[in-house]
Amino acid sequence: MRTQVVIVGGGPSGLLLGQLLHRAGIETVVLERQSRAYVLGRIRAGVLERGLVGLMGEAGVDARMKAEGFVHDGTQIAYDHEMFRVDFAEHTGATVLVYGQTEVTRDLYEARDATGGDTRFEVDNVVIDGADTDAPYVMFDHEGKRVRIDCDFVAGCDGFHGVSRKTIPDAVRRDYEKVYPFGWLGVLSETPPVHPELIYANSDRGFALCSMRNANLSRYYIQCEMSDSPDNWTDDAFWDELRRRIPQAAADTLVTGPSIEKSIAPLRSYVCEPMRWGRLFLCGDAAHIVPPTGAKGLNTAASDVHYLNQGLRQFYATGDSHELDAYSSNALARVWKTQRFSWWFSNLMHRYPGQSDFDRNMQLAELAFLRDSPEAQAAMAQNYVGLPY
Ligand code: RFL
Ligand code: PHB
Repeated sequence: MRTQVVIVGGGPSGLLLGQLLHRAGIETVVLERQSRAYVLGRIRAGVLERGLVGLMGEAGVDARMKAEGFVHDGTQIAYDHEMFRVDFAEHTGATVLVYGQTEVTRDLYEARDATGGDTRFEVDNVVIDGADTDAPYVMFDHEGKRVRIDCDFVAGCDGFHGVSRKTIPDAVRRDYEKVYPFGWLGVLSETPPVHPELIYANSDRGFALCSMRNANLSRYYIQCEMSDSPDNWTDDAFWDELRRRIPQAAADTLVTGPSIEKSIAPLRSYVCEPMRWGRLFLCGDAAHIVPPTGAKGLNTAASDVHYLNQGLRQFYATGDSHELDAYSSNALARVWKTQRFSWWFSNLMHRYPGQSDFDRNMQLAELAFLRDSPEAQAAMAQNYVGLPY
């Protein structure tokens, strides 16, 4: 069979791209390695930039997001028993939306179903071939058969562990990576959030984050060792440790309950260059990873989708490939800026193994500077609400 664009990966990048292309009359097939229930069961991002919110609108999929998402116009930063606020609206005129990645993905799957989009779940052994020719094709196992789909372009939206990036020959591809010496232990619980805004806390015992999904669903994280396991943490031990890392007033009012999800995420900064090889275009986690501090992963995936959507629309409407040709450099220019912000914020907020007293004081001095400087807060706010596309 044949289609215009094969999208490898049915996570948020692949689905959003599919929906935007559908609005432009461009036909896609989405290939997903997992079942739909598995994809919708993953608890991940929670904070959406205005750019992603705008793209969901362009894709015609923002009704529930608008009704149920929570607008946040600032965030709390805590350290050394202090807490101060960075006001996004005051410094940038913009806000972010708290709406879970799970919900974004569900809305996109429902929209794809409604438009009769072709989605194949539980595909295996995906091979992308001919990407460096004018006639690429993708082969995969599905329902006991080997299937081949010929296409004009392949969008590699298959996350960090997918096959797309590895299709780019080693001689062409350059990887940049930094692995942080800690992870985040995350808990989801059906309890009211401890504060109306997110609290990012740098404490002597390590980083903590108080986040949320809605009025009765909270998401909390604590920095942990990379070798740690969720099985080492009872719910009570988690809540006790969280209380020790957040300001006293928050610890005193924290409502705890049974965890409904508990997992550990490693922290990594990673970029692959280029993001395009012939007719294969990488999008999202397939091309780059950020540590979650600052909530940039899904949002950066969305900016890639924006550039690729523009390029493909231009190509199909006019035959002009200018924007497609600029895809990798346009996407990467923004990727590196969000990498810098996530790296900066991660370095500022975590305790490092073996951190010297001098380095600890540097963090505290920078936090005091951020607390006292409207200009520093403006720079943070600008990055947090999302740099322009
Ligand atoms: P995904 O979501 O990994 O989706 C890729 C999909 O491809 C499938 N796949 C394949 N399909 C076919 N063939 C293959 N060979 C395949 N290999 C893989 C996978 O099954 C999957 O369904 O990548 P995508 O779409 O690029 O989306 C990226 C985001 O998921 C990611 O950046 C964010 O979740 C990162 N992130 C956050 N981002 C934010 O913007 N804001 C946040 O608040 C935020 N919080 C987070 C996060 C990530 C976290 N973890 C778990 C790493 C919090 C955490 C704890
Ligand atoms: C989340 O709610 O999962 C979340 C929020 C902000 C971050 C990272 C994760 O920086």
